[in-house]
Amino acid sequence: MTSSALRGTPLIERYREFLPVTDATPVISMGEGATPLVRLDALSECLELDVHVKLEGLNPTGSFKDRGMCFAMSKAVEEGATAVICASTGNTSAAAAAYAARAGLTCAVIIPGGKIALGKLAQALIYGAKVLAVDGNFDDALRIVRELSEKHPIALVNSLNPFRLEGQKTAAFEVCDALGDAPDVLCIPVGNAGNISAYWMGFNEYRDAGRSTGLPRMMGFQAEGSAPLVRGEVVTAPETVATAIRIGNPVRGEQAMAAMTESGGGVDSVTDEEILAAYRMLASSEGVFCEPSSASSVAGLIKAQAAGRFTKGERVVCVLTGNGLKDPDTAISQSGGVVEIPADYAAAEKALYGD
Ligand code: AN7
Repeated sequence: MTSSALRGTPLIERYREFLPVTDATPVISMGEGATPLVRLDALSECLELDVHVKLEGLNPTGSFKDRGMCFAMSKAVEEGATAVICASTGNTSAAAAAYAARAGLTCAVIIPGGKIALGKLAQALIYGAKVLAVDGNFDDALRIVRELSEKHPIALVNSLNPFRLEGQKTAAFEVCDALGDAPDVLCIPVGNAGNISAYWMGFNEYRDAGRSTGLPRMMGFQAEGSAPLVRGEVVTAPETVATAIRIGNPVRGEQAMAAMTESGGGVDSVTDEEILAAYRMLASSEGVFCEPSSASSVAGLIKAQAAGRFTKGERVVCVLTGNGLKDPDTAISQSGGVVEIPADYAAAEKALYGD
């Protein structure tokens, strides 16, 4: 059976044997995972590679965060928590708020004020989380959240929480199942560096279980103005249009660097211009609408190909981590404007076909 045939089955059930679940673990789910892996024909031809994208924006709250959050929330309930908290650039807060609502837990989120995409803010609010916006960035928010969770009975569901990575590693299993084996290369955006660490765990566990044979080269991409792993130091004032990865001090940085080095891949940065060019190209040439930070994986692939990092025909998977609808402001500002016309046929015909 293909993974798409299993959409709707709780992720925890599909990969139970690979997850630290017990009989006491409740299954909190909205049918996350089992996302499509889609070949990009035009880009494959252009780059002389076999390029696929994993559409993680098709998860229930529109990002890969649901994979880890369903499991972190299930474990929080198992451990008797009644409240959860996270710091977030947006997607984690949306996922935490949704799964907390489903589990009957209260949820608080701390976000960088004015710096999260509109759709993500709407989600956190409508799911009923208490939303605090700090006058600072994600790293400030995480520092505060860590202290709150140490001093109060509130479970931390950031990717410091090991269950988040356990859930997220299942995306690597799905990639192997869809392709019949691991790809040659995985290109992925890096913010807090949890997801790349989770994929590496997943590829290794699947291979060790005999379910795949190879391991991909792990290539992580950060935004140039927010690239602590590329620079080898904390970035105190990270800045990028890709607000989801506007993180200057990644919690899983060391683990991610080990994965990239060990696998023969590496970390690099892409400029906001490169990110936005890939973002527009994906939508207008391939019909794939992801959020800007997700497009950094494809921007990075294009940059790496220009630098001769691949052999012709290699199979590459780019992870498109979040749905384009999350950030309507960027989509509109990156597109041609609408043409306003009076409500009559002739005006429409003239606008489309000229005089
Ligand atoms: C679309 O929501 O950190 O390297 O607080 O939303 O695992 O951090 C989001 C991160 C990539 C980076 N793409 O993943 C948050 C948050 C999207 C994201 C990343 C994020 P990590």
